[in-house]
Amino acid sequence: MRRVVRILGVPMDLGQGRRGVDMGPSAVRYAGLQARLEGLGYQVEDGGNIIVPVPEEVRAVGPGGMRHLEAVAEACERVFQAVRETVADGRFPIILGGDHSIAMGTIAGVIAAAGPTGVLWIDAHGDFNTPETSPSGNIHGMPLAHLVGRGHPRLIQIGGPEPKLRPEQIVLIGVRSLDPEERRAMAESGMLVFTMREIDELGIATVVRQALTRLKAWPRLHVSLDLDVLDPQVAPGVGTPVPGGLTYREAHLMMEILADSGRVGSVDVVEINPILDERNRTAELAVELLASLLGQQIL
Ligand code: 5AB
Ligand code: MN
Ligand code: MN
Ligand code: MN
Repeated sequence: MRRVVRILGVPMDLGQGRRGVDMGPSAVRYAGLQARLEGLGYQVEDGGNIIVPVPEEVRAVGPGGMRHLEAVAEACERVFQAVRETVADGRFPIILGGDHSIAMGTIAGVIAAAGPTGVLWIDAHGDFNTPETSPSGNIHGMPLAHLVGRGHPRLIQIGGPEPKLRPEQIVLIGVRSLDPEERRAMAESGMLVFTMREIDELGIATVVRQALTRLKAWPRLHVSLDLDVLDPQVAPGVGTPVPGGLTYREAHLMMEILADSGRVGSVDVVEINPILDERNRTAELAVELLASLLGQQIL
C-alpha cells in the first residue's frame, strides 16, 4: 500500500514579533514539496491552509503581556482538529508553519488520534518559557512549556484539559539560546537536551541515536523542526536566527537516521521567514530535509 502524505499549511505569525513567517507555507509549496515527495513514491494530498487571522485584525496584547493570546489559541484549536483528522485518516501529516506556537495544536492533534508519541524538538531555542519567564511575550517561545502543562490555562487546554506530554517523552536537539529562567526550568524538568556542545563533542549521529534510544518507550515519534536550528549561513530565512547552528550535512544526516528508524509519524516545519530569505533557499532546504526524513536515499 502506498503511504499517503497530507500537507497542511498554517500561515501564522501571531506568536512572535517579526512579520513574515506567515508566508512559510507558500514558500515551501513553491519550492516543490509535493512533486518532490511524489518522486519518492508517496501519494500526496494538499489539505490547504488553516485559517489564521492577520495581526492587524486581532487584539495585540493579551493577559500577562502575551502577544495575540486568544487568536493564537483559536488558530491552534483549528490546527488540532485538522491534524487529529489527518492522523485518524491514516495520513502522514506535514504541517508547514508559521511560527512555532502551532506545535501546541499539531502535537495535541497527533496524540489525540494516535496515542502517546515521543517528541523530537529540533531547535536553537528551548521554547520552554511561560508567560512569567518570557522576555518577549511571544508565544512561539512558549509551546513546549504549555505542552507539558506549564503556563497559561488557555494554551495548556488546547485539545483537552490534560497536559499533552511528560518531560521524559521529549528530546531537544540543537539548543544554543535559552533565557535565564527558561534554562533553570529546563534543567529541572527531566527533558533530555542536546545542546550544540554535545553535538560538537559527540557528533550528530550519536546524538540522534541516543535520542531514539531515550524515546524507546514511544514507538511513534513526532518531529518538530524549527529551521533556526540550522546555522544562519545555510538557513538565513528564519525569524530568530542564532549563530553556531547545524551544518547542511548534519541536518541531512539527522533526517536520514530518523528516516531509518521507521518511527516518525508526523512532522512540523516552522519559523521559515521568506522576507528574510535569499531567493527561497531556506524553503528549498526545508523541502530537501523533508525528503530525507521521508526516506530519500542517495544510493
Ligand atoms: B522559536 C526567546 N527565547 O522567548 C523568547 O523560534 C526566543 O520558536 C524564542 O524557537 C524563539 O522570546 C522561539 C527570546
Ligand atoms: Mn522554536
Ligand atoms: Mn527557534
Ligand atoms: Mn524563531
